[in-house]
Amino acid sequence: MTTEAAKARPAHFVTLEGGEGVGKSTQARRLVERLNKSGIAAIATREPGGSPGAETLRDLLLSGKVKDLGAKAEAILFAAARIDHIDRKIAPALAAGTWVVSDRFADSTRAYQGALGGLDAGFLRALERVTLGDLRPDLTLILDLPPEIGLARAAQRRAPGAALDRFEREGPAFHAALRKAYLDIAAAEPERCVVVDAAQSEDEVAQAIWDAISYRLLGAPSEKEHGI
Ligand code: Z5A
Repeated sequence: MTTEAAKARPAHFVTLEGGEGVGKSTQARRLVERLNKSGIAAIATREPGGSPGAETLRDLLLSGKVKDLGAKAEAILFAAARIDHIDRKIAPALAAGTWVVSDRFADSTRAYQGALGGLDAGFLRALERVTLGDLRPDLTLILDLPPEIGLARAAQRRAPGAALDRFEREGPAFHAALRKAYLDIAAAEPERCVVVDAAQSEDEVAQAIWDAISYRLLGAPSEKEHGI
């Protein structure tokens, strides 16, 4: 696709999801670089956080202090951070024609507080309605990896002596259920979600993501993507 053709397309909202250490931050950065090289304005952001108010809530949420309030309160606090993130960063960027690539978004609440925290679907739908309004990701890339590999990668990256956050402290059963929760989301919404094998090398994962972006959002044919 030519740079001019790329510029003429509407801005898209892309999210990366998955368990601990699957490579979301790495791939969000690489995807934005590749979009920019193709002449498409794009920014990377993350959740919880992405705006000053939401980053303040991030510290609280990852400290574990909110866990005792229960999954419902935790989901509402993640949603509060998301509202600030949408209002101050995501919506203005999309309105200005800039693509937004977010490392985690509302599917994280569905998976962590919903599937693992036991919140019912009706509550989550209502929360999404008030939090997101009409905003939905155009494409969600679910990076899928056996949890033991993801946790080993995350441990390797952690600074020596750094404390585990509230979610890193959970056991293997939690992380296995989390993987299933994400695959269930992908199966329920195949038109929005693409599952990417995150056990591949960084370059291979980046290429699989670019194939999905090209086929789903840029209108390019991709044989690999047809199989998903
Ligand atoms: N949470 C929630 O409960 N509800 C919500 O609504 C939201 C979030 C929005 C945020 O943690 C926590 O909040 C999260 C869910 C919960 N729980 N946890 N845990 P976070 O933002 O601090 O952490 P994270 O989202 O789990 O991401 P992460 O641990 O930073 O991992 P990552 O971004 O997926 O991976 P990475 O940093 O890109 O890569 C990890 C390491 O692996 C790094 O050294 C890379 O160089 C390496 N890497 C990356 N790709 C590869 C490949 N392909 N091969 C080999 N090595 C690789």
